[in-house]
Amino acid sequence: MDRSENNKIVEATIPPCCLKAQAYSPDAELEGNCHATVVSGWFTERDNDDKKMYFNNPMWPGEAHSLEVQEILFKERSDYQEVLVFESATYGKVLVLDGILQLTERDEFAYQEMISHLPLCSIKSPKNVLVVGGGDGGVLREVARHPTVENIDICEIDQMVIDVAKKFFPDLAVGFEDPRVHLQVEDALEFIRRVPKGKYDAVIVDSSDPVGPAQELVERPFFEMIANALRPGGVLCNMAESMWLHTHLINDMLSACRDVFKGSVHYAWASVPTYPSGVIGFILCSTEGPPVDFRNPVNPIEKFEGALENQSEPSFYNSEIHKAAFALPSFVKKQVSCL
Ligand code: SPD
Repeated sequence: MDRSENNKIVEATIPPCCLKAQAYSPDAELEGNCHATVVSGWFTERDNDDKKMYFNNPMWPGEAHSLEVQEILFKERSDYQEVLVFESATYGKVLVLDGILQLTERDEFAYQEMISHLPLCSIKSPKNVLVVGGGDGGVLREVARHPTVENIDICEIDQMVIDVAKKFFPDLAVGFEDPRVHLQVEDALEFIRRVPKGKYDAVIVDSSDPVGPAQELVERPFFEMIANALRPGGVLCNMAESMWLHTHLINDMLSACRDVFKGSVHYAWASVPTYPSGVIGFILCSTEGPPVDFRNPVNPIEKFEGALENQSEPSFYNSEIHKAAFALPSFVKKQVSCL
């Protein structure tokens, strides 16, 4: 076999994405790594399916955000997904599930505070709260700021996410230490099916993106079960992606929610620099019953400040941000028909 023939064989066996990656950075180890999320010291969100093209995620095709990696701290496959933790150069430790960034130490508070306080500050004296997903504990930490809350149930499917959070993200996993928290490791649909009608004042769905284990959490049967689990005038806050990237998905979720929830349905958003497009949205719904005006917090967070020992103030959320979160750009009003 001569050299040119040999070269031809090598080119035929390396997939085109690897060749493209080699052109970027001819690292010795690259051939074996180019289908990973960490290449040449940089993490880039990508689809976890190795057959897909380099750095292309169907949730945000044609774009990718990267973070410089200092050290990979954990990488294992659970029964549900690949779990990765790394130390980044500029955002602290980062949690990644199935190739998609879930949180960074530097900006996690914006998401956890908004998804928790938007619903809980919209109703008077929430007592019973369910968190779906949220295995890192950050939402629990925020819900626990509310002194009226007596019971916090959490249903997370993946024990490995909880274990990893306790080991690498103690500032989030501290949420599990609150005595009001009751953890169930299970598929959320199975859990919610058993919940007595009207049990919760608020349900918060802190899921990963709707590919893989979280797919069912944006569909109508799931919303119907949540509506059943809420008391009259109870509230749901559901992670609802980016208005820059996912107006179709947002439209679908909103129209399913409008059919199911007979109270009010709104969309709100917040800035989170490490999520795709730098923003993330939330769908807020209430069931039929005492009306809920999400845009005006009747249970302002400021009145709890200093109420619980050892608690710092929220870093992102306040009543002004709450009201502002419901102001939508004109293109979103046009594209999201049912707002
Ligand atoms: N595109 C990523 C959306 C991630 C939403 N869940 C984050 C979990 C943080 N508790």
